Amino acid sequence: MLTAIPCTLMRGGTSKGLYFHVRDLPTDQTQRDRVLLAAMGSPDIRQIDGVGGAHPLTSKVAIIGPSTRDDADVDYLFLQVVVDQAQVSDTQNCGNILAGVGPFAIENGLVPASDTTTSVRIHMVNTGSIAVAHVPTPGGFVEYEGNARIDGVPGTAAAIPIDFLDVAGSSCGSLYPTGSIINHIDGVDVTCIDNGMPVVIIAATDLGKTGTESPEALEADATLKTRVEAIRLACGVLMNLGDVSKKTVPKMTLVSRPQGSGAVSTRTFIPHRVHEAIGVLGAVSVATAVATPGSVAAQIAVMNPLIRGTERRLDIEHPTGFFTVDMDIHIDGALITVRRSALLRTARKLMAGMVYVPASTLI
Ligand code: NQM
Repeated sequence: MLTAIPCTLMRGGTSKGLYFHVRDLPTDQTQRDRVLLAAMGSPDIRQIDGVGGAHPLTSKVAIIGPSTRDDADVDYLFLQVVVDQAQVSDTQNCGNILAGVGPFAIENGLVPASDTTTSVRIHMVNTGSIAVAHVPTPGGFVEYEGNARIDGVPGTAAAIPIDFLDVAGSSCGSLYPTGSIINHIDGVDVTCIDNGMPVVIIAATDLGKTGTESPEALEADATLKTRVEAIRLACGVLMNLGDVSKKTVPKMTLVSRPQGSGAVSTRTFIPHRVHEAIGVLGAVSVATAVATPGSVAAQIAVMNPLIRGTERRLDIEHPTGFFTVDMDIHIDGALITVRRSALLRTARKLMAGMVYVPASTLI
């Protein structure tokens, strides 16, 4: 027998996943994870027996419900369903899937829509931090169509600007969790940073790469992958994440001189596949490192000028274009305070209905 569970399939930024109302999933975590694995079709590299897209960027889940915090409208728990293993991980947040949370919350009656734009305050449960998504709602209905273009997604859609208020150190305890801007690991200099996503930044040339290679070429380089993973495991401990061998963080970003008018060029292991673009909070972390004098990223980057007071706009180049991050960052000697980071995403509702899973997953 199959059990039907209500859900919505959405593209959030450059990722895609299933969005659930919290009341529609089991509260028991083991049961919930069994349901999600069955829904996505994991473990299987093709996810043929489920709706997952056979890539980490299309095997994602958002669980949304009323907020447990007074300063937010909704709670958003992000889960990464591992494609080829029976594993569901809550150890990372996802700023791309976040783009669909506001529209889902409004359309599922969790947040009343206003007449023009509805600002949804989202408690990101994975990291205990807040994002505010500004969703276009002309006439009280979510508008998905529009003129905004983001690299990594064909065509245009309605802009959803997102502000992050307090993401610095949200996974690792502090912005630079090792206590240094530079660490020397396995023969290379790295910068370990957490401004919403734990990221290890390495100069591509230090690993024998130009930084302009395609994701496929990097994934095909077994020697490089082994080296990157060894550095990742060492950095995980230094970043207060413990043994990260089964975790999807930290992400590993290789940086090089910009190819275009951006600040820096990136290739990001997430952490075993290479991102076709770059994660949202991953880009925020890299942009913050670019703005920090002495970091691996700052030594390579072309720094954009301040646009207003302490505010800066940084274009982070990636394999399919660039990602713009607006930052308000205050640097006073060793004291670095990120006051705000902001960016723009789009989302699209693709399908709403029921996902069918074996009833045995609920026992
Ligand atoms: O960094 C991929 C994505 C992400 C995460 C990953 C993300 C973020 O593109 O906030 O969006 O790094 O696993 O969805």
